[in-house]
Amino acid sequence: MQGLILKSTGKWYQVLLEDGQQVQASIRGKLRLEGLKTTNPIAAGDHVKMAPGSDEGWAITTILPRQNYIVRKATNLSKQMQILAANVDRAYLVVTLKSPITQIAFIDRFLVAAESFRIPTTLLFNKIDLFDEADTEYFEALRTIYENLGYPCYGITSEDAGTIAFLRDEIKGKQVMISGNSGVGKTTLVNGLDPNLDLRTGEISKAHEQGKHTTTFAEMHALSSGGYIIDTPGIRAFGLIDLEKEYFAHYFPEMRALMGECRFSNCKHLNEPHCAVKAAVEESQIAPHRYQNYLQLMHEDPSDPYRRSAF
Ligand SMILES: Nc1nc2c(ncn2[C@@H]2O[C@H](COP(=O)(O)OP(=O)(O)OP(=O)(O)O)[C@@H](O)[C@H]2O)c(=O)[nH]1
Ligand SMILES: [Mg+2]
Ligand SMILES: [Zn+2]
Repeated sequence: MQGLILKSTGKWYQVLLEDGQQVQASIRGKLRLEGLKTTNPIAAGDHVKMAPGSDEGWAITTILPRQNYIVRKATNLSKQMQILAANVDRAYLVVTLKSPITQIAFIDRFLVAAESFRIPTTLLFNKIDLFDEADTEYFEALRTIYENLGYPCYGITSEDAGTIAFLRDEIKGKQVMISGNSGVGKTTLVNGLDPNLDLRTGEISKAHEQGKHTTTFAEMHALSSGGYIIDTPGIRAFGLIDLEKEYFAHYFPEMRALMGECRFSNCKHLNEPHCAVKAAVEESQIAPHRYQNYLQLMHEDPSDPYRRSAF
């Protein structure tokens, strides 16, 4: 019997079986892994083979090959990785320009990570009900920049069903992930897409205007309109996997497009002469903040356990 992992909490896994039954299962024997040092061998979104109940109940015997997966450092100081989600067709990054403020550097960092995992991403600017005129203008400017880079952008109000209805069609037949800082409204959005789910959402604490990490494990939900959505915890301070710096520019689509035009094939687009990327920045063909965030990533110490990260 095959199953789909809905939730991994360490020892136990919530699994949706082919026949529609939901069961709890544990891992039997040693699962073959891809040489990854991870705290959890299986994650939400994994397809697995199951052996039916003995005394100990259902057992997971095999992980089926993954299309992709998202990993993050298990803790700030750890070298171990945690697999957050597997088999993700698209990521939806929920962004709020206020209450709480999502840093634009965070968006770019997320997009770099998503590019490295080869996961297409849509930006959902949530809480537009709180926008004043200046916020709306800022949102439109960001929308133009990111849509030109190939990231669809939408302004939504998670609490207003009409503004999110289009997502049901997008998600139908897919397995998608929803991500973003704590308190941006991810769970509210999932509830809005399928009110039957009735998941717990959190109030934003007034003192810090920060969310309180209401969702603690990545959890996948079957939507009654079709498809699956993985709600991930809002994370502030986990380390990103160690991407090679020389490849960062590949994960900025506007830089990737220019790469063949730099004089040096190994150009890092920092101070090299005849750099097509820097020329594009000077001619405002590349948004200044995107290049700034590229520089920030390039100058970061990868061994610094406290560096900021998207996952
Ligand atoms: N004004 C406004 N508030 C919203 C909107 N969407 C969500 N909220 C509120 O924002 C708060 C946080 O929402 P959650 O859905 O719990 O946020 P989350 O992203 O799941 O947070 P974590 O689980 O901590 O990562 C709640 O008080 C929601 O009512 C919106 O569109 N507009
Ligand atoms: Mg949540
Ligand atoms: Zn260059």
